Amino acid sequence: MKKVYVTMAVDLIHNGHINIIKEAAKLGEVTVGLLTDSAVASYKRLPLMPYENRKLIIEAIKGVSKVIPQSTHEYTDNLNLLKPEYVVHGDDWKEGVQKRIRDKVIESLRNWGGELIEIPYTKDISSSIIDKHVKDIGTTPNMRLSLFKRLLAAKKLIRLNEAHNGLSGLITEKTKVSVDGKEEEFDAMWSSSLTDSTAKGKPDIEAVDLTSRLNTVNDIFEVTTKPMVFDADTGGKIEHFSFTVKSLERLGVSAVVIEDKIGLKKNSLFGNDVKQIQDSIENFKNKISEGKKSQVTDDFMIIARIESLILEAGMDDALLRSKEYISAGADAIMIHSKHKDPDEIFAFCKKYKLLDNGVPLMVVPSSFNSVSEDEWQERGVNIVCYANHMLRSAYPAMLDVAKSILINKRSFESNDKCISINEILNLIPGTK
Ligand code: SPV
Ligand code: MG
Repeated sequence: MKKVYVTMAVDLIHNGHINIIKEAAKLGEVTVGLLTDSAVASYKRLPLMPYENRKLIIEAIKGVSKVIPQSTHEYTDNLNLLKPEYVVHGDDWKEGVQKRIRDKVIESLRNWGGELIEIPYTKDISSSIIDKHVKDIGTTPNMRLSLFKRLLAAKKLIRLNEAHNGLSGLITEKTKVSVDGKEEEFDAMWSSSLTDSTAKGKPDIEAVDLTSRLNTVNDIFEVTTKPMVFDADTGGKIEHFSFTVKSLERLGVSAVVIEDKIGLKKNSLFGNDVKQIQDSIENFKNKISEGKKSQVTDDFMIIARIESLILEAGMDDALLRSKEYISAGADAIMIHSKHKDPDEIFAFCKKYKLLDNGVPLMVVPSSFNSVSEDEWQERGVNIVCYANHMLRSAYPAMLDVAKSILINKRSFESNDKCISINEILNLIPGTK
């Protein structure tokens, strides 16, 4: 029997996939190289089903002899291992993102006289069409909640974007750009205490109560499917935090960030310009462990946010607190700084890497925003959060138009600064 190799990502199986396997089976014994979660996440969104579930499905398809993991988008390693006579693929990869991968496959096959067989692409069906339908149907709290941990396992760097209402949630959900042939999008949403409060015209001092914050989350969840990390400020009293954890989980929030401050909380970006008190290590550890005890699912995460650099308590204090909070059960650490210069955070990252009980590290580069995602990744950061940019960009735009109307006593002059009536009527599907 000749060896035939087919690579697949499938979690939404359709007749196009079956057709490829059928054709491949005519040529010999079919091994499917199933892309791992990380391999898929390196070029498109994480599959709905984890690798093990997808493997069970592919193994049960007639014509498939064996399923092995393919852990990169490129085929080279598996091809060198198997040296198949044939590789079978749909003929839709001659152009676009996958062209480079195709060229490499041809190059590998040449080494042992293998052949690439391309099957005419099955029209009117594709994973992206099904994907769109699935998104239209929506998600469940469980599915959404568990996604964040899977993303962390599958991707080197997670990108969060702030959402403070349904519309900014939709922007975070749907915005995609193509950079160097790769689709880029946000992985998850950040519910910011600063922007949720500011959007309501209230100060960021825990004055917007949890019920109200959860209403915002609910509005966002009504129209999105991506996971969310929730900024719970100090987490309040330990007894209250237990309830907060349960409420967030029930809605489908994936993770909560609590900061180690006590008393009246002010926004961290003020630093010591306002009176802020850091919590004792002991008390904050208790808060973390009580939170961990309260969660219902295994997937929910508690992220401990360290304010030592903000409050100028020093690097050693920040590192000591990292160790202590992780020992209390923190699933990730967020380190914050208000300096424009990233040196302080870089120094922390370097030392943090050496901890023997390290967990994922999150940064919020609002002040120190000159650092690129690639550099964060190199320095060992796992989560980057764009914490306030949707609201910060919306406000000056609105203010500008409001002033223009007052100055001109009509809206004609601000036309070009607004999306057209037609565009807004068509912005949200179902408006017509
Ligand atoms: C928020 O977005 O509310 C935060 C991050 O807590 S920061 O404003 O930088 O403190
Ligand atoms: Mg906040």
